[in-house]
Amino acid sequence: MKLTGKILIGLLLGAVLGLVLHSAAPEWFTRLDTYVFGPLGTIFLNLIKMLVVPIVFFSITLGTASLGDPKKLGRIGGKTIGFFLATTTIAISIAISLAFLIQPGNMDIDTSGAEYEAQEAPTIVETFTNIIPTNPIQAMVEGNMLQIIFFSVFIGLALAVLGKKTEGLLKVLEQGNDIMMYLVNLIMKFAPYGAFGLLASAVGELGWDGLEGMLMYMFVVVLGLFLHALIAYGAAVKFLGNMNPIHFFKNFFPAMTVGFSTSSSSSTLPISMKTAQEKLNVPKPISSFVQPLGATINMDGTAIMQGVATVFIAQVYNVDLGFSAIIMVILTAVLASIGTAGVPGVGLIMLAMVLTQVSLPVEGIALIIGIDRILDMTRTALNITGDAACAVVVSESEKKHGVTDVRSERMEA
Ligand code: DAS
Repeated sequence: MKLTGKILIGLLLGAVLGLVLHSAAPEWFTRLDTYVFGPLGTIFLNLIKMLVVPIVFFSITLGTASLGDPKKLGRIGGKTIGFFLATTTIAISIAISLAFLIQPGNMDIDTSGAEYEAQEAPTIVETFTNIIPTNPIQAMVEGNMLQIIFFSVFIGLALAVLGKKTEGLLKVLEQGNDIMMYLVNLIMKFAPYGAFGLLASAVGELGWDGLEGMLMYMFVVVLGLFLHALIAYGAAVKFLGNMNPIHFFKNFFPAMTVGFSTSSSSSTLPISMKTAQEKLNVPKPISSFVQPLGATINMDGTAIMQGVATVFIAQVYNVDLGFSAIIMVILTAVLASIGTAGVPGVGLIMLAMVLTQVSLPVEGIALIIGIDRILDMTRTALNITGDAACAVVVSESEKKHGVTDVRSERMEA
């Protein structure tokens, strides 16, 4: 059976077992979560996290080097950022429209005792100025993705300009990348068990009673994610990427199941890049530039959650959001999703920034925090799909400029 099928079975078994244990034998759930579900999920997460920093460094350096001149890099960077901003704005607009239409917050939800300690979120200016690493090795040690990306692009540009002088290092980087891709394959054999543990733990902790109260809110978020994928990504890959949307979603689905399981765009990066390159034929240089950047700054699923959550909380607290407040929510959520790192749960931290911007009670987050771990899985699966859709669109538009894989050029030489 294919790996994707095994991951789906792992997820299904995890969800069912978590729900049953939560209601029928909570003490058994606690024991199993401590000694089975938790460790299975953590082992899988740590194994793929182990590869993220080296893969991002090797692939972006190689990708940038094979793009060659800075002009091409600038052109691709411009198209990438433009796609990210456009789709995130569409995402948040869909989310807010749905939340106003369906009104998930107009139910008798008890807000007493709701308190939430807003965590410090980086401002947008800090996010951009902090991109330049004062110590690239420290950036790698800390896993600061934007700084690693920035440093890798510079090394790649130097390799492109220095050409033959540094082709030995280029060869070493290529071999390093091959090793990483082999290790991704190896680690993915453990994915079904990791997915099982992660979902059993998340669903078992929450239980049906935890889900029931928030079903309407969850429904609006998941509907927004689904519509955005169909409308924005379906249209983008069809009309701009010259690719059949069914082919796109079917072939990227394996990476989506891993994004769902891990709730982390960054951890899923090795698999999402491999899938885009091998299943969607995205040239390695473009995949290596677009997807790591997207995993860090392009979070359409997060923006959708933030849009729905903001309107939901306004409705629960009977706050009337005016037109200007809605524009502010759109702008702040687009910027907040740029500042959201691709790791579990950070979308909620950035939500506090959006709520503060429109003077909504931040403690409203306490109402949705319980189910956020499940919703984080769904929105992360969308986040990485947006990055892949961007890579497909940019590679189609770059075809006339002849962007191919650095290795194929070398083979021809
Ligand atoms: N889980 C984050 C991601 O990796 C996004 C979020 O927390 O909303 O995409």
